[in-house]
Amino acid sequence: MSGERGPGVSIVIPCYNEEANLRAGTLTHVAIYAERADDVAEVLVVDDGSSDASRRLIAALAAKHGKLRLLAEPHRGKAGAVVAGIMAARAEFVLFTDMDQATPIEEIEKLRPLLTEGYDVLVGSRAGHRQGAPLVRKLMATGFVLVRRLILDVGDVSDTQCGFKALRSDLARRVVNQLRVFRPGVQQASGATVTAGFDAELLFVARRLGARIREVPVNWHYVGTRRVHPLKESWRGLKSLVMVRRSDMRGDYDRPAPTTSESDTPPSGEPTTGSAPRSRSDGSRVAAP
Ligand SMILES: Nc1nc2c(ncn2[C@@H]2O[C@H](COP(=O)(O)OP(=O)(O)O)[C@@H](O)[C@H]2O)c(=O)[nH]1
Ligand SMILES: [Mg+2]
Repeated sequence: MSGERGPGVSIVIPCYNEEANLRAGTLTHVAIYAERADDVAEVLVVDDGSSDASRRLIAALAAKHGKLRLLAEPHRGKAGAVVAGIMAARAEFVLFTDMDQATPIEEIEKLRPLLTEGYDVLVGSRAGHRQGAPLVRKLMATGFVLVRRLILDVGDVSDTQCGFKALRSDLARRVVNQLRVFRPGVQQASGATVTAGFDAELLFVARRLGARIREVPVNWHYVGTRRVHPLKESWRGLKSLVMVRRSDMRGDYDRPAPTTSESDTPPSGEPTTGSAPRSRSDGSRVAAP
């Protein structure tokens, strides 16, 4: 059995219209892996309103596999789904990964030895290898990294966007409560949105909170998606990076998080509906860059 003495891990998988991957058995594979791994406490699949058969398929699998749980959430996009998973996680660490298993769950084995070494955040990294990805996607990814570096300092992390990260759960919840652009509970989205700036804000805030962060090279293979438009997502991602930088310059991260009652406007960071100037909870107005 794997992970007999290690800290427990809750695996979180955001899901939006993943019928094809579900039918191909990606989640079954994770569920079987989880059953065999003593340290995996649970697999939380956060579905935020899929319009296909995803929810039904997940529920059917959850009935068969004890560690698998479906969290049904209102639609907020990937960031909101991951946040819901972090809030619900019961184990000491929370690992989030994608339904297409572009990084196979077995790669947890590369993180496992580090979980006992005092790290708070382990960041799966493709280390420049994007096996099977079309050239244009590789170029876009390189461009995103270069621009991201200019906008936001996240320390030594080179690949902020790989969907495979483990965080100490209590730290993850503190981080989530300090997010400004991807504030929990208020994200509204229509259609699939991977909210590309989320991981960067997460790492940015974790670092400010003094987290020990380490990047770990993991295997990753390209899995095409037609649900998410890469160009649109990269653009949205860059816009939200600028929002994080602005929030930082305004000192927002030094202040306690606004209470939920103040959060009745959509976050300024991730414009999912148009790019008109929006009101912020602090009364100032920002235009999307
Ligand atoms: N809950 C939720 N998950 C999403 C949404 N959009 C994407 N995802 C999930 O995020 C993960 C990554 O999506 P994917 O299409 O593989 O994006 P890519 O790898 O960045 O091209 C998958 O597990 C998706 O189901 C969304 O709007 N809501
Ligand atoms: Mg993918």
